[in-house]
Amino acid sequence: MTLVAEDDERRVESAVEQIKRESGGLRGELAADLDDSGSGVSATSEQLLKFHGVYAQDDRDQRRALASEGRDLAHIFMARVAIPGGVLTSEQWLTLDDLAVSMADGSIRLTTRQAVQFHGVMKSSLRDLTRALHARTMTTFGACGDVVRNTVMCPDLAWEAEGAGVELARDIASRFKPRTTSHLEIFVDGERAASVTDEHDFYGDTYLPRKFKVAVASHHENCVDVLAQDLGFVPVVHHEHGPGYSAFVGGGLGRSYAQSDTFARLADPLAFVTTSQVSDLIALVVRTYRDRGDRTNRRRARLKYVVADMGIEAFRREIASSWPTPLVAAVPVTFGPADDHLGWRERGEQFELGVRVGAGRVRDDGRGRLRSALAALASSLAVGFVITPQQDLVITHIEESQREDVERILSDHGVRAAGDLAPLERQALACPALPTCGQALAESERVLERVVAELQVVAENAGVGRRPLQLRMTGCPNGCARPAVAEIGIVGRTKSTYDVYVGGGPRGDRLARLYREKVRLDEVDVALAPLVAAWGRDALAGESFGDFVTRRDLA
Ligand code: SRM
Ligand code: SF4
Repeated sequence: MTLVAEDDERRVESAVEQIKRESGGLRGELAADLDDSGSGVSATSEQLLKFHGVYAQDDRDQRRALASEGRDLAHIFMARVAIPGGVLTSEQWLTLDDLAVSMADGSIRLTTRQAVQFHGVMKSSLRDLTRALHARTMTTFGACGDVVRNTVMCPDLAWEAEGAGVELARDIASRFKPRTTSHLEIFVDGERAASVTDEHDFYGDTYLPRKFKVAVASHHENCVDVLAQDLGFVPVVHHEHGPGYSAFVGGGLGRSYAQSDTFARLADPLAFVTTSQVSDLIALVVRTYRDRGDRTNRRRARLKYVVADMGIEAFRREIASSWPTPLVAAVPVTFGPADDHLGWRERGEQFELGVRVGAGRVRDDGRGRLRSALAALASSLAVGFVITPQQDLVITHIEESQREDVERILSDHGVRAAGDLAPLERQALACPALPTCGQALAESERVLERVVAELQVVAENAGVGRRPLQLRMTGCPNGCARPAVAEIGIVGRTKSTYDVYVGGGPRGDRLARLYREKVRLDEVDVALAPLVAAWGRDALAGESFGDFVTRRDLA
């Protein structure tokens, strides 16, 4: 099928659009593909699998050896579990723990969107894994694909307002989950599922042009990077309409080196809405995106390009024209620096403890046995868990009498307390990259510890080793660990080099700027040393690194 663009140039819709349309409610040949004896799936099924929360990958560490032996790729699958607001019970955590060991690579990978990923899953285990999740009211369905993704929420909201924030995240998840029962049929229980193929009207038979991301920030800090979202909500009080949210639209961080008209973008203020209007606003924006998003070029299909191309005023007018009452202007917000949610915190009669995970990888290894420690806590105490947007974990609902037990269990397993970590390590993020991510150009998670250690030396030498400094690293410019808004963003450029960005900030309201291109990994610290030294020497009292390099125009 061809589409006629406004400039009358005939443009062809992308192949994925046809796959979606002809999939019969995201079914395609998936069931047969999962049943056959091969270790991979067809290219069409790979696309449909994403909607079911599963990515077909291969172990890239093995590629060269297998190719030299003339053998096929080492097919593995990544399964992402959507967890609204990152909130989990201890029973759910124990299920995740069990699945990590029995069906994946032994790790639970916490993501920057408060979800969980299993890596290294074999095709033959996918159905058992999704069934086990379903039994504990968790699902991979809609965690990936061209739909509204897992809603991110500041962990403080899980506690504040008696959990009203979690309810909002869960409502969004349930309203925007695709209606098709194909997931139940193919992955969970084919017998029980009544067949539904007609979709929500805001999705239609081709769903959205691309993914759509929603976040809810807290009113006092921006750990969710609300301006990096397609649609972000910040709690405010309107002088006339009372409590509600300021909505921001059109953020996104991914770029492509191959396509110069792609860029990172911060969201613009859209409107003020009350809590009961949040999901209607999402539906309206999603509908507008469904119709206006680019379905010919997936690299430029996100909502941010619609907003950038139309201009925020025109976009707002379009939304206002379908909103049942006059659209109320967003209440201006000032963000506080992002909280890392680590360490102890009092919550009413109870306590919670934020534990640094390190690139989100919960596992047992030479550095400590975090996975076993968390399993021990989940099985012996009635605690809860909240995954943070910084890939860390908050242990919640701890009684005063249990605090010592919690600390002992963690330290017995070699888990370091947040207070023992330098700020640089506390805040550092990295995406998974190699060996699982098919888009990785360079290492990220596996070299984060080294980069942090080298940069820590630079910071110590400059006398700023104990000052907050935000480092985020990714293996490519897709920006999964949100380096584009970090004080220091290190972004894979080639197999052995990185682009270094500086000048974002802990408030998440400014994009970082390119400082050095194609820097070798072992020279990243050298490249940054002059800036860190200048910060140590010339910064104003309390001035963050990002604010300093921006004020001094050093990037
Ligand atoms: Fe991401 C694609 C991992 C958050 C922008 N992302 C991928 C894939 C699925 C690779 C692929 O397409 O083959 C990665 C899986 C690799 C692996 O082996 O696990 C991947 N993204 C991640 C996670 C796990 C990073 C992490 O360290 O936690 C995060 C999972 C989030 C979740 O639970 O849903 C993750 N990705 C993000 C974010 C940050 C955010 O949403 O807050 C971004 C930047 C914000 C944005 O969307 O602009 C992000 N990921 C991308 C992009 C660029 C999209 C774009 O349109 O610009 C891709 C590439 C794509 O979609 O084709 C991508
Ligand atoms: Fe993969 Fe790039 Fe995302 Fe890292 S930033 S996980 S390398 S897509």
